[in-house]
Amino acid sequence: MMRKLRIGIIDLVAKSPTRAMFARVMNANLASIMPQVIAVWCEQEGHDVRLVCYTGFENLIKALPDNPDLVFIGAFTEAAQLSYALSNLFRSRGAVTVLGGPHARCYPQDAQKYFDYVLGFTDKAVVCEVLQDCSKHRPIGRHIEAARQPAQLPGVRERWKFIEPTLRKAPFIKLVPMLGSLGCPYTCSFCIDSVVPYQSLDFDVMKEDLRFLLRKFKRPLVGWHDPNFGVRFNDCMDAIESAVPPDSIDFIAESSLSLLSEPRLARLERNGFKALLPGIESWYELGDKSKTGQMQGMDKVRQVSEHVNMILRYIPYIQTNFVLGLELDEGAEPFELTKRFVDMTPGAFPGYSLLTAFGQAAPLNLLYQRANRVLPFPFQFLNNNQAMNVKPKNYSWPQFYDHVIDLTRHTYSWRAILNRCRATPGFIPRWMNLVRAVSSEGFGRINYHNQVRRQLNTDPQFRRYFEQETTALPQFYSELARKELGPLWEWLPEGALHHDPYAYLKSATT
Ligand code: B12
Ligand code: SF4
Repeated sequence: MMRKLRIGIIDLVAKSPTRAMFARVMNANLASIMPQVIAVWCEQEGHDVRLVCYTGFENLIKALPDNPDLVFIGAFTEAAQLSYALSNLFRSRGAVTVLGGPHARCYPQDAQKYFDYVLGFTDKAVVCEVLQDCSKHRPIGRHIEAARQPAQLPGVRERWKFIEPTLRKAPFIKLVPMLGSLGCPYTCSFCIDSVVPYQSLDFDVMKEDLRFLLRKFKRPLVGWHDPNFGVRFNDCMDAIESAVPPDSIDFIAESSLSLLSEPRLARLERNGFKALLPGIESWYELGDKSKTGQMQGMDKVRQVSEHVNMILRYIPYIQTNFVLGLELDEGAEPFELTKRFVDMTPGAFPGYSLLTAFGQAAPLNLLYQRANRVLPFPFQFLNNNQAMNVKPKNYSWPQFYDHVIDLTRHTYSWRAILNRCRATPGFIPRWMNLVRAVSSEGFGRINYHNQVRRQLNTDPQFRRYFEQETTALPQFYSELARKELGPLWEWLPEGALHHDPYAYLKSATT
């Protein structure tokens, strides 16, 4: 008989304490599915489980049982340092620790230094293996992963016990996370799912979950975490339509433009889809994803803008995602094209990501590592905007940041904000667009990029770090990391602010 374990599970949605208004309203809505899944599996095995979704407001130490035997932490790379500090703290109290999630998948070698177990693809068998073994693995943790993504996951009804307390923290928008599929049939070279085969999950579980939610809320709001929603479009919509009355649940989904034809949009509208997040990424590549084929430059801008404006006739909220600094970008043109797109498509909210090579997320990252173009920025800043860890191919750093600042200013200028307001129907979409523009995402980012740009000019050591002439971390970043980690800074293990950005290449060649 296995002994009954006291298990703590932490879902790190935030990477630092916060008091921001937007975080209070939205962070609990960003909760991940897998920590809830792990909680269900551990209970099924007979253990005591407490799950906390860290939104930046909780006291993590008080929220968990006093002396947990085992602590699972789910973390994005931006929360890696926070997870390392927490692991250190819980280990000092005798617990065994486990890391899972995007950071564990992207940087397993580094994470193994600070956790007893580091999990890649995780199915119930992997979790049971950890539960059975539950022992210290130090100084280097055990790396365990399933051969592929799990075929099935517990649905909302089974996870409800863990979803409900998290949603209680969200004051008025309450987003329930669901999953209809894993992997993706597309092969965007920078993406973690470019090599993960597409599979849909059980439609019967999905139907049961939607019916269950209608009993819990007058009008539920569901956020699909599928990497690319609607690949099996008709099967998916048939399942929704057969489970619940049309337009009785509000849905949000990430979906590529190529899947969003006009008849499909009409069907999505009929079924309550309120927000879509298509990735456009680049004006020069990844045409399959946006259904623009070989089309490039201004031709692609026109076609994509028309497409997005058409989507806006059916769906009130759209975020269009772009990656800045891709290999084919050169000169002012890509940024000017995006500015034109912003003007021609005023109702869409543009989301910008600075090109980031997340460890071994995608084989493309080997290319950057072989070319010696990956910078060792601490994980704390790898969230697609606080740092770009790939040296741009066709720009100097000051040139690149000048373009980024110019584009960001254009996008969040009062003129663009007003245009967006006018072109967006409904109170909530307008409110979201306004708050996002004037908060840390819009104005905050202009400020932050400006600070980086100033340092590039005035601080020779800062510039040398960017030029890869030194690996000594500029004070700007070490101070910021200390500030962001708050009281947990004291628990960050020695050396844990630094990592080997070439670990993937080394593991691939040994
Ligand atoms: C849905 C999604 C979101 C949603 C939901 C986020 C959430 N809290 O789960 C939203 C829109 C909120 C979001 C936001 C962001 N995202 Co996002 N997102 C995704 C996406 C499309 C799918 C992830 C997913 O849920 N898959 C389904 C799950 C079941 O599968 P999985 O992730 O492969 O997980 C497996 C294992 O890793 C493991 N596992 C996962 N979690 C855990 C937890 C524990 C405890 C354990 C043991 C195991 C485990 O089990 C799973 C089954 O095998 C991925 C891209 C992709 N195509 O995968 C990006 C991705 C995860 N996001 C990414 C990023 C960078 C972000 C943002 C930082 C972007 C930004 N600048 O704001 C924010 C951070 C938000 C936050 N801190 O919570 C990166 C992460 C890279 C990294 N190493 O950190 C990814 C990989 C995209 C990319 N750039 O390639 N995201
Ligand atoms: S369409 Fe989206 S999820 Fe699929 S490979 Fe491309 S970026 Fe990744």
